[in-house]
Amino acid sequence: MVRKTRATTPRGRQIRDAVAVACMITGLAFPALYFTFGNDLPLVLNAFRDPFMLDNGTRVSNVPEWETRRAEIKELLLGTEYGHMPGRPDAMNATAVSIMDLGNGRTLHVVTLIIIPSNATPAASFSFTATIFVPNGTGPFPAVVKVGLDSQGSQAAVNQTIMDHGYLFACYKNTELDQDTEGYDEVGPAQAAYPGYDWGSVAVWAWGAMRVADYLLGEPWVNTGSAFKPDVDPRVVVVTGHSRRGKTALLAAALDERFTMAVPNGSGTGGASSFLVQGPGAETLASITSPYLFKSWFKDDFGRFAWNEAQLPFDQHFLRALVAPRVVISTDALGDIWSNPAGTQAVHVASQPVFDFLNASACNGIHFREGGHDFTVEDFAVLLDFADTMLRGKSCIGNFYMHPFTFIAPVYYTVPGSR
Ligand code: GTR
Repeated sequence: MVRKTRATTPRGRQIRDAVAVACMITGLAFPALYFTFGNDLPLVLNAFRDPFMLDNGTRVSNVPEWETRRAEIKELLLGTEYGHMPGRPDAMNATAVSIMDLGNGRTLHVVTLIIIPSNATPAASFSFTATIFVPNGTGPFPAVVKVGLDSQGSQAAVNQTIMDHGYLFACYKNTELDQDTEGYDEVGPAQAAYPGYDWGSVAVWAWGAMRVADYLLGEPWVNTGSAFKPDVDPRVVVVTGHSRRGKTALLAAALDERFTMAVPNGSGTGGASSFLVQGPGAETLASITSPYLFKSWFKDDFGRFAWNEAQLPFDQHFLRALVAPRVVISTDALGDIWSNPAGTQAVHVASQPVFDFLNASACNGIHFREGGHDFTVEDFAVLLDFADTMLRGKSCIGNFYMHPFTFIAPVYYTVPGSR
């Protein structure tokens, strides 16, 4: 499928004009929206930076040097965009809330995960809820971890689809770790318990996904007591989420190699899409970091790059590249222009050389469907088919490498060793 970026009708232009002017007046200005009126092509604010360029000015030429660069990229992203997060807590207790027989050999376990940051002060704890849908049969089960315990994306149908495929499905309530506020910030339970860290909400939520992995993978320091003990195949641990939770899922997989696959769905700005390549009508860095909107998702001073994106020392291809040589597939919708699907394609192109360098070319997937901003059963079907193909040796037919937009991404570097 080849698709040009949105064509503009005179009426469409008028509407976008009106919206943009209203945004400007209210202070929620979207420069890319403004300057791309009537343009089919994305606005390109700068070329993508070379992910292989080490801080010392030399270029990665072998895998150990890539590991050095990987650590540099992590620090760059956390130190600039998301904020730093603590390591694992000293202890975590799982306690059972309820068990429900879903029929056909399926069970739903609801558990509370109680986090104890330091054994020295065991009373200082906080907790969050996870729901574990367990399919029929015996483990170890392949698993999907979803950020969020919400009704978004036809949750009931999704639960069935995932269990029909024989996967265990764990969802967790990320907002119990840090509230999802808009236009203001609150110090959430995790931030209060770890005052020395500059993490924004997305980083807190990603840290939560790692704690779910601790529980699912039966890390020896996790105390499950009489609560359910999941039996998960460590080779197939997929982390996914939609929109703000898609940003979270990609960050979690970038940082934690126990996630063998990431599926950011509709993750857009601050997720799998680009700050530098802005499709018409896409969310900008200025908008997302506005104090009226989602400043609290990010490190407090990230908004200094608003209107100044060309100075960013990275774009989201650095985040995506951290998943290599593991598996990633971004799942997006062509009509979800706010999530900048053209920018997601550009980030995919820009990260591909890292996957190629690590002999993992096929691990970098990208899928678009028709429609808008949602997490549909169709998206989950793509997730499952790609996971089955890449991680379970099955060969599913699917459109896993889609580039529907006709423009050239500003990528001027090559795979080390090639010309
Ligand atoms: C939007 C936000 C997006 C996306 C979305 C969501 O308002 O601008 O970046 O995260 O919310 O999470 O639904």
